[in-house]
Amino acid sequence: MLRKVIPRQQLATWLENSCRQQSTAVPFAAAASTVAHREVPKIAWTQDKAHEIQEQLLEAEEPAVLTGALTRWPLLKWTWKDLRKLGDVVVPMEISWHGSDYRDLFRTHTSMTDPEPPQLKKYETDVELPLFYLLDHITQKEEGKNSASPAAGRGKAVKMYLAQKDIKDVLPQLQQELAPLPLQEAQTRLYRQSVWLGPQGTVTPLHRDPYSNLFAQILGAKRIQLVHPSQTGMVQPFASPLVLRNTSEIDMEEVDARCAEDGGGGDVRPWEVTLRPGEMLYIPKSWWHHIHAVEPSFSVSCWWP
Ligand SMILES: O=C(O)CCC(=O)C(=O)O
Repeated sequence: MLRKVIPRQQLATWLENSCRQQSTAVPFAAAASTVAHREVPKIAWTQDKAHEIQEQLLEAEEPAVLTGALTRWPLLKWTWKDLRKLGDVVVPMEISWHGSDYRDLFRTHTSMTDPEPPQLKKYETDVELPLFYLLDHITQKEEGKNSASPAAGRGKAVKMYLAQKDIKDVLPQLQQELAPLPLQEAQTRLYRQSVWLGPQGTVTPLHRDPYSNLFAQILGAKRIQLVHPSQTGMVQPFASPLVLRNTSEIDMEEVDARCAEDGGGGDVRPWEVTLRPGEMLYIPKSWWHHIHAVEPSFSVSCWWP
């Protein structure tokens, strides 16, 4: 349900006042990751190998990056500038303050290592705004941030994210640009293609979906960590409420920071990849995934049951 429309001239004030206090802008620790990640393998996709690759992926049920699989998508030619052609389209956005995410809708406290007090962690969904607000927000430069760092962009106080919305509902103009899919199985059983468009530093916390996913990176880069379903006990899923049972209480960014401090350790051994434009990541059904945009980013997920 869409419920807020904020005129453009009032946006800056609204964003500022929507948190009870100003941030002291404590940056998230820019710790280099020393967790023993396993690198997600890459497979060069070609039409003549499509069947063989599909068999291999569906049999192994392990993540893999397909390179060369998106060359037939017209969307891959779109630039940030091209997206401005759709600037007047009104879309529902998530807005988060100080690194909050949907888990904060249900939390009464934040974790011990969180630099922000709980009253600053505010999160809104379905705020209806024209796309160019978001594009302006995405292209604003952040001072002193190193995009190679796992914590890149994390310090920015306000983040807008057009996240997990069905592309045919929010940007139907792009629907013709997202085909074909490189796996026949995904093409025939496709349930939904969702848009993820946001600034550097957006984080989708560790969670899992009841769908297989071909996750297409169109613009910018995302660091993705994946955890095998057999490690579900270790990632501490929320026991309640029901809607959070697919989400972990663990903050993967903190896991990285802790491991950097104590020289490794921790039980969860994620797979990892930094996904770049033109690459597509196969995320098998029920695999946990945590996604951090290390650059301004535009991605499309393609789910099938
Ligand atoms: O890109 C993101 O922020 C999250 C994507 C995701 O969780 C998904 O496609 O299932």
